[in-house]
Amino acid sequence: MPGKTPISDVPSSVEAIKESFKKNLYEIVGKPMITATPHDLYLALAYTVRSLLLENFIRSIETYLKKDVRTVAYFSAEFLLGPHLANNMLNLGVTHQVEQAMKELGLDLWELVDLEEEPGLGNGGLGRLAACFLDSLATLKIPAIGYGLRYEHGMFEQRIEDGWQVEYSDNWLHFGNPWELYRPEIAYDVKFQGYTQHYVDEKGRFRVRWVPGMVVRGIAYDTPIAGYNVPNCVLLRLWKAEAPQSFDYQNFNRGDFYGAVEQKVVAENITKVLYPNDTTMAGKQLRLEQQYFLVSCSMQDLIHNHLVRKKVDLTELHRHVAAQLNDTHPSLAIPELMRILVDEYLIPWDPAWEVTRQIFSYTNHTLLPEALEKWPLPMFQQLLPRHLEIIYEINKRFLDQVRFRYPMDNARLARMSLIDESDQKYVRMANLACVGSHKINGVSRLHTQLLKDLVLKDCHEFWPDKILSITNGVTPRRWIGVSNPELSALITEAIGEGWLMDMEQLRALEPFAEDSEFRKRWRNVSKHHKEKVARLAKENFNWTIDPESMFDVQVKRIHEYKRQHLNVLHVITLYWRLKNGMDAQMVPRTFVFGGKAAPGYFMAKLIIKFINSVAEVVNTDPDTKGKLRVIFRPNYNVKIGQIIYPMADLSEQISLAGKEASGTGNMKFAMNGALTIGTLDGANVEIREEVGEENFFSFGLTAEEVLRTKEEGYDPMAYLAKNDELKAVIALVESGHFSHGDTDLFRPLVDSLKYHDEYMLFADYESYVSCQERVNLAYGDIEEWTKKSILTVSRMARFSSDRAIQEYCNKIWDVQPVEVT
Ligand code: 26Q
Repeated sequence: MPGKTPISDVPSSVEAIKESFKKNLYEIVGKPMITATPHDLYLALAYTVRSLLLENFIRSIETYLKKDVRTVAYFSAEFLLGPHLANNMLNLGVTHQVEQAMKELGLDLWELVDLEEEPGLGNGGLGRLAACFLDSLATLKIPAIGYGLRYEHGMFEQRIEDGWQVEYSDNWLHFGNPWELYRPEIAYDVKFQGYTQHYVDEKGRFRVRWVPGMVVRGIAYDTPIAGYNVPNCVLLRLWKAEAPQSFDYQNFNRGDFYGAVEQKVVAENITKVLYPNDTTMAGKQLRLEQQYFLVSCSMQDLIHNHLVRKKVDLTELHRHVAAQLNDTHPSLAIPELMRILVDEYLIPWDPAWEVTRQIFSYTNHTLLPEALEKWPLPMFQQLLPRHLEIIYEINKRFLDQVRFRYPMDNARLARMSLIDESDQKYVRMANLACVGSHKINGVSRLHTQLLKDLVLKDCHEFWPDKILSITNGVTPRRWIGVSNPELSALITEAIGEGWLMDMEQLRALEPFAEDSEFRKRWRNVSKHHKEKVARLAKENFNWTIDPESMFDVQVKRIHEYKRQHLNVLHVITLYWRLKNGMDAQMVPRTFVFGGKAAPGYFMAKLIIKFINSVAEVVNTDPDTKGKLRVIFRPNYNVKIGQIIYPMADLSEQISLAGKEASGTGNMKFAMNGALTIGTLDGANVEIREEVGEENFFSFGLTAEEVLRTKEEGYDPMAYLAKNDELKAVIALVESGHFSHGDTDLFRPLVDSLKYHDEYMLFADYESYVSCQERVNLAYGDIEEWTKKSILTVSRMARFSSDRAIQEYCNKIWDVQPVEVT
C-alpha cells in the first residue's frame, strides 16, 4: 500500500497506538472502555492520530521559523475539508498499524472513521479546491498558511421531505473538534463602522484616524494539515468572532443585563453561519462583515508575525509572503493592507501600493454575472468608512492611468472604475481585485480565455501579462487513496508505490488495459463499490438498486446552468421509450443525483422536486422494472462524495458550454475510473484531451456556438418543433404525469425551457440523447468499457492538485519547497 512507512518519529507501532488510544480514552475523554460510546472511541482514536500529526506539525513550524522562508498565505472564505481521520492516517502512513491496533482492541477502525462529523465550511467547488490545495501545499513541502473563518454552522444539512429540499442547521462542533487547537493568545481586534478624522499630527504629517463604532475580537483556531509521505505540514488558521469583553460591565452595573450580553451576541454573529449561496451574490451586510473580519484578522496576523518574529521592514513584506485571494471574497485584504501600511505604519502611498500589488494575486472562479460581487455603496460606507476612502484613492490614481492610455474613452473608464455608477452605486470587488493584484488566474483554459475575451476584457487589454490560466486539480490522496483503497491497492500491485505523490506514474497502467485478467480485477473493484452502495441504500433508505446496472451519476450543487434537468429529460425519454416498447438495446441504468440548492433559489429547489417526482413515477412503474431507477441521495457532501465517486460508471458533466469555470467533480469521477459524458465546458475540454476523445463522450454546442446562437436569438420552440421525442417528453411533464395530475407544479420549469431558457437545454437535447445512445452501446461491450476506464485513470496526472500547486508556485508565488528534518 502507498504510504506504508510512517514518517513521524513518534512511536507508531501497533503496540504504541494501542497504548496511546487507551491513554487518550482515560485522560482526555475520561471514560473506561465499558462505558465509552462509539463517539468516545472515535475521539480517543482521533487524539491518537493527532499526536502523530502534531509531531510533524511542530517540526514544520520550527523549521519554517528558523529558516525564515517565503510563505504562501491562501485567503479563502471557505475551506471544505471533509473528515480528517482517514485522510490523516493515509498521509501519515499509519492506516494499517491503526487498523491492526483497533482490531486487537476489538474495534472496527472503519466504523469509527464513519462517525466523524465533517467540517462543511464551504459551499462546493471553490471551498473544496482550497482544501485540496492545502493537501498539495503540504505534500510539496511549501510553507503555507490558509486563512479562513471558523463558522459555527457550516453548510446546512439537506433532507428531502415530500420531494422538496428542507434545510436543517449543521452543528459540526456539537461533540467538539479534536483536530483544532484553540489559540486564545492569538487574537486581534477588528473595527467596524464609525467615522474617520483627518488631521495633522505633532510632526506636521497628514494622518487619518478611524474611530470605530464597534469592535469585534478574532480568536485563532489552528488545524494542522499533513502532507502525504513527508514530514511537512501546513497550517489552517480559522478565525472565530468574540466580543472584546464577555460583559459590558457598565451596562451590567446599571442593571441592564440584556444590554450587556447584546454586544456579545452581535459580535459572535459574524462567524455564526456560512452563507449557503454559491452563485447569486446576496448583498447581505453580515456577509460583508464576515469578509472584512476574515481579512482584517489575517492581515494583522501576517504583519504581526513578520514584525515580531522576523523583524522585517514592512516595505519588504512582499519578499516574504505571497497572498492568494480565493475569488473576490477576501479582496478587502487589498485596502486593508493599504490602511495598515499607510495609516498605522505611516508608509507613503506609493511604496505601500507597490508592496500590496506585489503581494496579492487573485483567482477568478466564475463567469456568471450574477455571481460577481458588488456591494451597495451606502452599506459599504457605513460599515467600512476608511476603506471606502482608500478605494476612492486607489480608483482615482488608477483611472488617471486609464485616461492617459485611452483619452476620451469614457465608456471604458466607466467599465473599469472600482465604483459602479450606472444605476445605484456599488463597489465592484472584481475590479478591486484586478487592480490590486499582480496576477489573475482563471481555473481552466477555456475559462481563462473567456475571462480575457469577455468578463475581464478591459483589464486584459490594459495589462496583457496579468491574466493566466491554471487549470484546477484535486488531491489524489483523498479522492483515490482514502475513498478508494481497493483501487489503490490494485494500482499499487500493478505499478508499485509512489503514484499518489507522482501521478505521472499512473501512465504505467496503460498496458494493463490489454490484460483481461487485470480488467476483471478492475471491474471487481467497481463491483465492490456498487454492491456496497446498494447495501447502504437498502439499510439507510430502503431503496432497492441493482448493482449490475450502469450507475449514471450527477452530484454537484443544483443550478440551472449545470442542467440537472437536462439529465432528467433524458430519464423521461428512456421512460417514454420503455412505455412504448422501444427498449430493445437498453442497458439497465440507475440514475443517481445529489446536491444542494441555495435556500433562496426557487428554480433549483424545483429541479430537486422534479427529480424526486420523476423518480417516484419511474421507480414504481412495472414497465420499467429492472431497466430504470432514479434516486436522489440527500445531503451530498464530502463524506458522501467519497462513497459515490468510486461507484460511478458514468459521470455527468453537462453544463452549458461557457458556464462552468472548471468543475472538479469531473476529475474525481475520472480518477476513480468513471467515463464522462460532458459538454466542451470548463476542464472537461482538457480532460477529454488527456484521456483521448475515444474515451470521452462529448456532446452539445461549443462555447463559441453558444455565443453565436445567442447573438442570433435562441429560439427554443424551433428546437421543440423539430424533435418529436422532445415534444412527447415535454407533453408528459405538462400533462401532470409526474405531479399527480397537477399541471401547475412544474410550469415554471417548463415555461422557462420553452420561452426564455438562458441555459439552452432544447438546443443540446438531441445531441445529448444520441450521445447517451453511444454510451449505452459502449457499456454493452464491457471489456471495451473497462479498457477505456483503465486508460482514463492512467491519464489523469494533469488533474492532480499537485500539478496545479506547482504551477502556482512557478508562475505566481515564486516559492520553493523547504525540507523539514
Ligand atoms: C458571494 C457573495 C455573497 C454570498 C456568496 C458568495 C459566493 C460564495 C461561494 C459566491 C460563489 C461561491 C462559490 C463558487 C464556486 O464554488 N465556484 C466554482 O469554483 C470551482 C473551483 O474553481 C470551479 O471548479 C467551478 O466551476 C466553479 O463553479
